[in-house]
Amino acid sequence: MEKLKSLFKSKADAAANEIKEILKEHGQKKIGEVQLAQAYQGMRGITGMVYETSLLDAQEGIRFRGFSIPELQAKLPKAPGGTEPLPEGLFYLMMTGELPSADDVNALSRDWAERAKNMPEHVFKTIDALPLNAHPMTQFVTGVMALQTESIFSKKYAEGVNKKDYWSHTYEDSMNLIARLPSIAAYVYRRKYRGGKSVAADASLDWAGNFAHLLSFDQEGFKELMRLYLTIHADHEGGNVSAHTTHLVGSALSDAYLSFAAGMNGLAGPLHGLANQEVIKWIIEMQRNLGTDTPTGEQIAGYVQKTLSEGKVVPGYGHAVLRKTDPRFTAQQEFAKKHMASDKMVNSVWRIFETVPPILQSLGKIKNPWPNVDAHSGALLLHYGMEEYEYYTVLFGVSRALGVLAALCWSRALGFPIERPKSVTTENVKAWLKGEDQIWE
Ligand code: HAX
Repeated sequence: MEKLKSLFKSKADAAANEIKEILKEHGQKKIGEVQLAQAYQGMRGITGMVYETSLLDAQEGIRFRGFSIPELQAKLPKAPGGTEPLPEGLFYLMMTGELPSADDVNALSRDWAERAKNMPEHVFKTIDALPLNAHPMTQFVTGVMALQTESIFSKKYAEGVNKKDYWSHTYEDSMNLIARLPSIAAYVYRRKYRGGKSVAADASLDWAGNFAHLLSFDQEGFKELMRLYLTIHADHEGGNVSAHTTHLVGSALSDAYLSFAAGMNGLAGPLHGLANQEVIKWIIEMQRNLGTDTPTGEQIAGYVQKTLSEGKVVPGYGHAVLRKTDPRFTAQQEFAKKHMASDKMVNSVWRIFETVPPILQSLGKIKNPWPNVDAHSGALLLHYGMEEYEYYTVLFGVSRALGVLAALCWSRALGFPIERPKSVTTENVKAWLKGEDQIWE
């Protein structure tokens, strides 16, 4: 895959020169002000980092290098006979800013299939050391950490590497890690839910198709779902917990394995990626509670009130940045309309979508009452028979690797420094408010 590597390098060099010029002329310009409330309330709305691979608009949703999800669905190459975009194409786009040809995507599929071979045995043995009841995300991250022994960046750094070459070793680590993630993730699934049944990779398949095969879901419909799923979950600009954590840890020159594992520990939180398991758990509990798998809007409304009165969040709804229905939700809804329009769980998801936003809106404090990506994904997986909802965040994690590792390559190629924002204490804030001290910069 020399073409991708050299194209990436030429794009990154051009961008680095441009950034140098921009900073020379405009480096002192202000891009915002920080209010005290923002420092206390999750740094929401502070523009304070550069992350090249995607950009989120609060009203419109995510764009990857300028392309919306429907545009990606139209323009990215597909598997033979398929209609969903191949995630390899999105990775190529995020790395280079250029739409790939079918040949470019095929070359990437073959490259990753090759890099996935000869997985070190100790990775599986390390996962096996965990009890079976360990959460799938814990097992997944443990596998990624065990694979860190293969980091080229770490070896080269220990030998003494010129900082101009960081990007190249980060690129190789990222490509190797992405290539091997489906094996680790599928191993966790088969170990926990399929009695450890072994399945050989099919190197003739694309990355998502082979992942479906390794999970023992060989239906074409599930493969197509995986292609869409692994594309739309890949990136959501830089400030979300998994992307920001990967970026932050990477800024210490921790290699791609260490940085990605750190990001995955953030994805495993229920306000972030774990919400996809929480949604299905919540719907199943609601169905049990109501005694029906076809609840009416009125019944759902009652159950939402019960959830809120117990001081819990309604999973799959709300967002820190988005202020409209997540286009990733809409893309999944379109997929469901095409492939499973009469599925009962899918119909429940749609009825919840009709019912929940006005209730959340009426509370007056929730900034975004609309569904996010996690509100729909579980119902699609359930349709194809993947019932083990505790596993769902691992699928999200495999996809997220594409965005956060492409961004990590960019950060090393642009020579971004260690990230280190300033913090203050409330004592400092109180003294500053009394005019007795300054806010330390
Ligand atoms: N149900 C109930 N209450 C909610 C809510 C929801 N879905 N979303 C927000 N709120 C509450 C908040 O808890 C907060 O309450 P308090 O003031 O009492 O603390 C208030 O509304 C204001 O919150 P906000 O400013 O609108 O939202 P935040 O930016 O603080 O949080 C979250 C954004 C996504 C974390 C939030 O909407 C939430 O908890 N949603 C449910 C969990 C979820 O779906 N997470 C996945 C998000 C997408 C993602 O990252 N996927 O991986």
